[in-house]
Amino acid sequence: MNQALMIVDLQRDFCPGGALAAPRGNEVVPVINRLMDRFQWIVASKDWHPAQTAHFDKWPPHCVRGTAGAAFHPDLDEQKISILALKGTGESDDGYSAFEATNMDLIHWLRKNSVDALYITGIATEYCVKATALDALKAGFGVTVITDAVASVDVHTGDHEKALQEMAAAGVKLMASSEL
Ligand code: VGL
Repeated sequence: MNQALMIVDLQRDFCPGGALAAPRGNEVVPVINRLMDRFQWIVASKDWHPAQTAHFDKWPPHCVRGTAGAAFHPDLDEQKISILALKGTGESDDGYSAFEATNMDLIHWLRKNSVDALYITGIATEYCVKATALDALKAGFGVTVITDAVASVDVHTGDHEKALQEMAAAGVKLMASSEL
């Protein structure tokens, strides 16, 4: 099995102090840094919005391309990242899934590198992590979500657990980083 680690949207705006923060956003960073040593391929996605987008009718403005809020969490070991997938780059798309990246063809890149299993981490469990995991399943990859390496914005209490259950029901494996 050729495995890749995916780090979804580990950006300042999704962490405490940011515009659309996951309360536990900081806690996943050391877990992800440790996991990175175990993988040959590491894909990181970024929400990369224009300043004006219909997406901001639904959400407070966040991750505007080139701004401080769109930068990676300062403690993330960025140099280990193999490839960056930028999404939500248009004026009307939500770009929840990393597979909606517009700067690259993510499925093509993964297949070219013979990746068949994806281990997904990052923010937010119930939006971008879930959308990425479900798209990965549809594309035929084996998908595992690392439960202590994902954080939710939890707009509604229970969203985190509900999202994990939905993913599991669709065929995503759930695993703690200690089980890897
Ligand atoms: C996200 C809400 C809005 C995410 C992005 O990264 O999960 N959530 N935009």
